[in-house]
Amino acid sequence: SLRVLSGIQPTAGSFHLGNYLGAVRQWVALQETHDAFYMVVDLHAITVPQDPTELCANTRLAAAQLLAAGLDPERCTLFVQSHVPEHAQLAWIMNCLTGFGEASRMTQFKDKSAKQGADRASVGLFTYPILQVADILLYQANEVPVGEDQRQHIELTRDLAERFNGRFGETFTVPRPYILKETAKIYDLQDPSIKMSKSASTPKGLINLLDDPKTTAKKVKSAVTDTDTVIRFDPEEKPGVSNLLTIYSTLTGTDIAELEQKYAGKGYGALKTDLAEVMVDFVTPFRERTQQYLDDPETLDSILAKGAEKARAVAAETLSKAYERVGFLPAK
Ligand code: AQP
Repeated sequence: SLRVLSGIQPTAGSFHLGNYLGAVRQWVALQETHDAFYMVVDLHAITVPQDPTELCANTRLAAAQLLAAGLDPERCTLFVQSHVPEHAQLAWIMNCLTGFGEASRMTQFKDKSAKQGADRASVGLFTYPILQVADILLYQANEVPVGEDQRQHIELTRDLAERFNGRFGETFTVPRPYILKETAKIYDLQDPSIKMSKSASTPKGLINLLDDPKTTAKKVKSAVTDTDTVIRFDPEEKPGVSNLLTIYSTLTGTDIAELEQKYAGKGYGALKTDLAEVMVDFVTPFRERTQQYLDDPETLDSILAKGAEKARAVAAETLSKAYERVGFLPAK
């Protein structure tokens, strides 16, 4: 079967609704049909300063949330990136294959370094997309389920896979992005012109899945809509309402057209009250399950150890092939 690979950073503690709807939800579905590899990308997390104690705790917390969201260690390989040293090793080769100008065109770096002040941004933040290239190519992934913000990095991955294959001989699978149109970009609840994100959103615009459910309900009820009153899916003219409809539709499995009908003639208040309830029904069991995994760190760590072992077997094979192709003298 086809293989998928994706990762999530352990930086913020709680996942937000954009992470879940844009990525993790698809991961859960794809483990049924694909050979799936999912990881907590702690190497990526240190591209911006991290408190060591928090990073370590947040790595377990991210794994617990992935399991709570429905990843099943019997159906997928779940691991921590730093447990598989091949990521950093292949990244070096990929660094040497990437043009400086090419790396400079990555818009996520431009945004994030601008926020930090260009002088303070690390070289690691600059080469982050190239580490991501290595992450994907190590597993010979066919598809990479991510949100829209990652499309450019997947393009870079394709370019580098083709470049390596062209220069050294067929080695890597050229992956495709797997981006669901409906949920590719979940927007900030207070500013529907920007994506919901841990760094750019204000607390009121960001739904953290581990927030107290009452806080979540409050945030939904105070979401920005517009001065009109009609509940209609129209991302251009009505971005706030459309974002709420997307969230509602995805969490309940109801067509947007059906929701439009249900709320015909009703105001935004009715929509928000119902969506707040839908959200609370979603986050309450999610929080409980996350806590259960955190309460049993031995089980959690053993799931991650098994995952790392499975991941390493695949990664080591690809890396040794790449080393040979590049011309590194085999160690005897
Ligand atoms: N708003 C979003 N809509 C849809 N998908 C999203 N993703 C993130 N935000 C949205 C997807 O979540 C996955 C994991 O993301 P990450 O851990 O790599 O972090 P990120 O993309 O850096 O998340 P943020 O919150 O957007 O962080 P900052 O503020 O640092 O940029 C990815 O597949 C991503 O596409």
